[in-house]
Amino acid sequence: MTTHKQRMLAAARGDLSDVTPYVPRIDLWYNANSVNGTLPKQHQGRTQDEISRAEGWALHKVIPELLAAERPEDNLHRALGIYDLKEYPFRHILPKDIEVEVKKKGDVTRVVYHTPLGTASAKTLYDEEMRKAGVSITWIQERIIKRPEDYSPVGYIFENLEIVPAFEEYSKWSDYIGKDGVACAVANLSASPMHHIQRDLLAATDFFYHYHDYSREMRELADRIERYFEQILAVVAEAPAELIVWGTNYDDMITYSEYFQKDILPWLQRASDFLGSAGKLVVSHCDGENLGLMDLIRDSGIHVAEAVCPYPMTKVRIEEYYQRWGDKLTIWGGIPSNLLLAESTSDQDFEAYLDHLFKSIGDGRRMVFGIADTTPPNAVFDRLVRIGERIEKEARLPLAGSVTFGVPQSKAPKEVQRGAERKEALDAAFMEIQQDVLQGRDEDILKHVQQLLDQEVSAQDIVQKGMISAMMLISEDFKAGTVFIPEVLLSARTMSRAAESLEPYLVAGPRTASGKILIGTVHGDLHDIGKNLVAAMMRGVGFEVTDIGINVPTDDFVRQVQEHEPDVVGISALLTTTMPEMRKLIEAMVVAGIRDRVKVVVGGAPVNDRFARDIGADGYGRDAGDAVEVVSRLLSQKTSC
Ligand code: B12
Repeated sequence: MTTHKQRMLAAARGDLSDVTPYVPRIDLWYNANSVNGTLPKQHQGRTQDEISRAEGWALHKVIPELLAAERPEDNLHRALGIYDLKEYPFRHILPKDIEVEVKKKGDVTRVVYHTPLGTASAKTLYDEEMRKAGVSITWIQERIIKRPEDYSPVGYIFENLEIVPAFEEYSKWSDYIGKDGVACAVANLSASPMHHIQRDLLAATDFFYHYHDYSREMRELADRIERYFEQILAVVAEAPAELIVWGTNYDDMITYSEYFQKDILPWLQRASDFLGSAGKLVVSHCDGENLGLMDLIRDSGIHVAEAVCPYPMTKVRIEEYYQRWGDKLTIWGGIPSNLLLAESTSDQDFEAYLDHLFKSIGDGRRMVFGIADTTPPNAVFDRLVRIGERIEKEARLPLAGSVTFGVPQSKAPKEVQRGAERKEALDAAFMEIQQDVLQGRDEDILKHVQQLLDQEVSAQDIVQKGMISAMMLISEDFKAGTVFIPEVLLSARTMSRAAESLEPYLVAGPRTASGKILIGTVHGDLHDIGKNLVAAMMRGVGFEVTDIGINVPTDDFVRQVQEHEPDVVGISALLTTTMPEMRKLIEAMVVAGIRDRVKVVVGGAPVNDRFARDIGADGYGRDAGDAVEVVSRLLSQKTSC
């Protein structure tokens, strides 16, 4: 009988086996339900792997179990993005002249590195709530790079870091998996040195600021990390593993195409070529929005794109993935996790998606079925079982379908000359200011603002005609997908700095757009990139914004609303499991008697207009540009009634 391992390897190589492999990832679901005592009856007392084996599913072994270190020191260096875990066929040796100091306080661990080039430190958090939610990774509360001075000591660590093979440990783990799956050896969760800096070393939003402000320091650090990456390549090429994990977590917003092409693609190509010629296949975890990266990922040389999460959770449909990638690389995933949720997908729609899936993948080679990114805690377990049953019956290879490869369908938005025509209509005197905002030139704008003030132009005019108009252009272009996160952040920062300098000249009343916004991410949710972007954009157009951070408990959120008395409360959630927190929060605001005093807008990838209305919010913002529009509209309603 063909084993799961044989099927998976055949699919990874582009060969036909007997049936398409089914490899559902269930870690998040398992962790949450076992902690909460809610595993299905028949599986109580079982480990995650025992459940998969009992159901006849292949074991999903791609992402390392970051919390399952044998010794606490094995993931002590999490803030450096380095781990000594069973899934890695090598171990790290820190240089002897670095003193590592560890301080634990409650759920927070602080690690301080004293190097000959200075000291750097970081804090990680793992608390009861995270445990209950099944979160499989600690949260880096304070990143190792916060200020430009941190680049040097961190560079020293990487330049002097040694790695040694640990093939025996890896083989032990691989033997345990045996024929029930493929033990993907983890080489690197980052795809390139710059991606490593982005993923692990800086806070998500800071990365974009530093990429602009400290590009020299960043490039130098990336160069110093190269040596570490080269060592990894050399060791894993010799490892007794068939599939090697290289690179995780791309997203066309965060690793936008221009940056991906410059700072990620070359290393993905290098790793794929090198490991490919050593007889290995490279697996990359492509769980984000891939629309703007479709061609780049296809041309990266990777052999398997894992955790591919299609429409309706993202913009690219499964058939398009297959048409654009299926002749070059294997697609692992294909079943978006929201299909497993009763509240977002009916049984009928769930079945219809599977019908469609089986028809969209040609003869079925180069496909490994999986849940992308992972099974949510509140998934309908029977649906996981049902997928397996249908695959067994209906995904016998070869399938009858045919596919025309290389057909591009949905298009990533084209680069356009930002605001080119609209610029002409603007008064020339304000053009320079507008360009400063558009280009994020936060030094120049102060000079240009002063020149206009010297010519006795009013501060209001400078703000309205120069600055706000620019921010509106940025906001429209961001909505249209023609500018990306860094540009928005830099423009918003330029705008804020200039507005601050104008404050003394702005007589009476709020300086630009008027209104106070309080924004935060709900309890249990650690995603902050989108929320930060919304906050920056709001600040940019002149709102007074209080950002109360991430993972904010409901009581705390309500208390802060009482304290700050905002006009609008913005709530962000990125996980289907934390969406209900939004409803709770609105209800708590009603109980506290403050709901009528504020407008509430919600946002985040899984949220939509209908959900917003359902939970009693006043508005929903699809993206940062939309958020500005919605908030402005709500505020004008508020003042007119
Ligand atoms: C980056 C990322 C992470 C990073 C977060 C880093 C950070 N500092 O934020 C890390 C690696 C830490 C992470 C962790 C996890 N993640 Co995550 N992550 C993502 C990813 C790839 C991108 C999110 C992002 O930043 N997008 C870019 C920003 C700009 O877009 P945005 O957040 O949608 O925000 C825009 C709009 O939504 C809107 N908006 C957002 N907030 C607000 C608020 C208001 C008021 C308004 C009006 C508008 C608005 O405007 C924003 C700007 O345009 C998504 C994939 C995806 N497709 O979303 C997965 C994703 C969200 N993660 C997911 C999962 C499962 C997890 C984990 C549970 C993984 C795990 N096994 O532990 C953990 C959860 C940790 C926790 N408790 O929160 C799933 C969620 C599935 C689901 N529907 O529940 C996703 C969808 C991946 C997937 N394909 O399945 N993740």
